[in-house]
Amino acid sequence: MLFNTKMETLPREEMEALQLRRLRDVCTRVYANVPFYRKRFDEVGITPADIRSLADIKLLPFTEKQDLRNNYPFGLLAVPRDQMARLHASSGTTGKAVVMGYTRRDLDNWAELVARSLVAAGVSSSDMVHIAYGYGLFTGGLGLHDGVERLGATVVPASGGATKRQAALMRDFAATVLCCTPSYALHLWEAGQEMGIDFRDLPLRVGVFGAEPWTEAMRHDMEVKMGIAAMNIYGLSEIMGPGVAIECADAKCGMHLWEDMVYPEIIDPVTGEQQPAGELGELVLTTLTKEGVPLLRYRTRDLTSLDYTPCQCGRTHVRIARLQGRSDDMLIIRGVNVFPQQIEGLIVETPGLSPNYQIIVERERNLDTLEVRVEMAENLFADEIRKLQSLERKLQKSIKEFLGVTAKVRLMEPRSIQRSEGKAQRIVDNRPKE
Ligand code: DLL
Repeated sequence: MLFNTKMETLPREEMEALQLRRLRDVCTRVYANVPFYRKRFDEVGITPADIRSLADIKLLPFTEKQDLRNNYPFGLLAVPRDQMARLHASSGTTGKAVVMGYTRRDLDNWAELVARSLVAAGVSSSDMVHIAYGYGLFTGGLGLHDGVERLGATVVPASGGATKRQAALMRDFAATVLCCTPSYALHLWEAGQEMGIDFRDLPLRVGVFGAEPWTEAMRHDMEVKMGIAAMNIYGLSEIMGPGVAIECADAKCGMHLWEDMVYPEIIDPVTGEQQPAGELGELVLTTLTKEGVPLLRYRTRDLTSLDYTPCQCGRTHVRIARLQGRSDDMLIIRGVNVFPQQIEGLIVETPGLSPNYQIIVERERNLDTLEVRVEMAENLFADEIRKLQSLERKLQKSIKEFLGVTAKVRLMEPRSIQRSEGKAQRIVDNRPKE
């Protein structure tokens, strides 16, 4: 099933012609209307007329999150303020928020991409879709919401919080699709268990999970626990929100990125050089149709690779691999690069542990220390200290073996690590900032 058959199966040649037309158009618009971009073009000595092929995108300057912050709140608007139909903002853990403005047409395009994404994930107009992404300035709730309405399915705008009540509503309304972060899905599932609601007994069949990193191992765990197909959805506020890319139910192998509206590149995060398809690097995105705040070559900091090989689902849009982390999430522990997802993978593979964890980094006498706090599985009868210690040692050993770092592993009581209603906070880095 496809939502927009013509666009989703556009042959590569036509896609590239469309992308070039739109790229030239967005360059013209930002050059004319956004002083920040006009200055950037002038600095590198180009005008929109210099973009003659898609390869010329390399001539354009990058845009970084700091540029959005420096222009807070409306400095990058490319249309008059009164044409903004809606604003969203990402809170950002550090510094100023990033504000995004959408025109009526931007909201329309966004709903279309989310509808396409839902259909790709196996959702149809007869589904009952429970949305537990936060509503508000965060793009998750309202973004999914508009897409579900565009698709014509039934939407339950639950938002985050009141977790037990939500589990009861999922049962009572017979939800067939759950949209939320993977960590909140687990939290909902736990709340259900406590109330005697087993997700496997509900008609629930699809999870649309994203907004935070998660692993293949976590997917498997959730699919078994919940009796669903757990699908990965990607997006970011700066570009739009959820629905920039999604896995298709047919292949479940990489996320189709909607290339008619967003142009992807992979670069080496250090040199900024474009990388060939298949290489791991930083995802850089250019909005091709956005009117409110168009962005050229936005550096997402997300690490992935591009796959242009044909997909069995028939969609021609490129696929991005499951995110390998963010270049700014990488922990350097005594010189060794560690991504939190690598630790998550090892936790999920260790029987007796639950996928609720937190990574604490400290600096003691100039040395970095890594502590992994992880909850025991509910069904583990941890009456014997010896058993616990051997489980701790087991995880510690695999972290040492696979990642090359020494970690202190601390087993925690089930449900003792704080649950989040949105994105889980997996890393607590207490090292002094340089
Ligand atoms: O998280 C938009 C979204 C909402 C996506 C709901 C999917 C579902 P931001 O708050 O701006 O927007 O955060 C964007 O979250 O750059 C990634 O680092 C991370 N992220 C988003 N989706 C995934 C995913 C929304 N599927 C940032 N896997 C992005 C891993 C993800 N990381």
